[in-house]
Amino acid sequence: MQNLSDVLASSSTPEKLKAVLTVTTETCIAISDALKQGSLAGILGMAGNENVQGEEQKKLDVISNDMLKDALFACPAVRAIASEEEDYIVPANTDGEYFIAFDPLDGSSNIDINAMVGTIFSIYHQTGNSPAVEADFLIPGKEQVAAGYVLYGPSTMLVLTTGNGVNMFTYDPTKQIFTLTNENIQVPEETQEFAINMSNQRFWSDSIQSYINELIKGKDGSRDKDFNMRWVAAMVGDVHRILCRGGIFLYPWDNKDPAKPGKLRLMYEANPMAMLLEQAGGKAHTHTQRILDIQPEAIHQRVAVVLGAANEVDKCLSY
Ligand code: FBP
Repeated sequence: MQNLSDVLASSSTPEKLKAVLTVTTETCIAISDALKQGSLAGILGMAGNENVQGEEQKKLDVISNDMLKDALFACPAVRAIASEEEDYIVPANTDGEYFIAFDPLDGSSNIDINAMVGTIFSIYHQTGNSPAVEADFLIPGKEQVAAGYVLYGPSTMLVLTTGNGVNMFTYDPTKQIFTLTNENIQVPEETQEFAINMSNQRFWSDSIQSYINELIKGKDGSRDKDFNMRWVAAMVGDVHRILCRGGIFLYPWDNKDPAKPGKLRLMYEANPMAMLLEQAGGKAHTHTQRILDIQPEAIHQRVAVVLGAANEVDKCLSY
């Protein structure tokens, strides 16, 4: 069976990008080990701080952020990092060639209930003669050279694209390597499964209300088929389900807070997931445009997200 380094070696992935991917995924193995320790290591619960977005940080948010930051800084190919848990971008090596944006622990409200969480990452190639600044990092998602996530579930899985399809790897603890277990993932164009946080319903636009109402009416409505609903409450888990068996995921724009056009962050949630979905034959849009075409204006920018089965995303956007 092939492992991650075999797959990278047989692809045209540049050596320095391989180095960045190796450091990132090896650090995720260490995060996975820390998560398995849970309460035994005294690492659950709140850290007592807020991040730049006003969200309370869990101890494991901070621990996994520090682990990734330290490891990536020690990798000469890394030019700068951006993280959900860092207020600003952090320049690393001026002559490094890669930017990495990451959410060190997506779905962290799941940590305390021992449910799925994951690390999401997005990688860009960018060089310069001086330490990187935020403006260097504001590159549209279509320029990503690699994107993926490590899912910490019953098994630890790596899902990765370097722009040539999507592969899934399962961590083998006996060998301490990621083994290729699903090659060239494809998301079916049609689906009967949707994922959305229904508790926000009253804040949605009329079009999202109408679209979801028709899914709920099922065979008794215009769609003429019944839909099922699933919600992991961690985007990484919901996207993983879609890559495994199809579906549509929505975190739409709502009017809860006019300053926030959606909840999810463009640079380290929407963009990497959009690249994975498109590479797997699916689609990823906001309510107005393809996510990968968005010109970022800030590192922690938020966007509305509709992603998954191509025909179902089109159907949703037609509302
Ligand atoms: P964190 O990165 O802070 O965990 O937030 C992101 C997220 O957990 C997504 O993964 C998920 O889809 C969403 O928030 C769920 O939030 P809510 O429960 O507020 O709908």
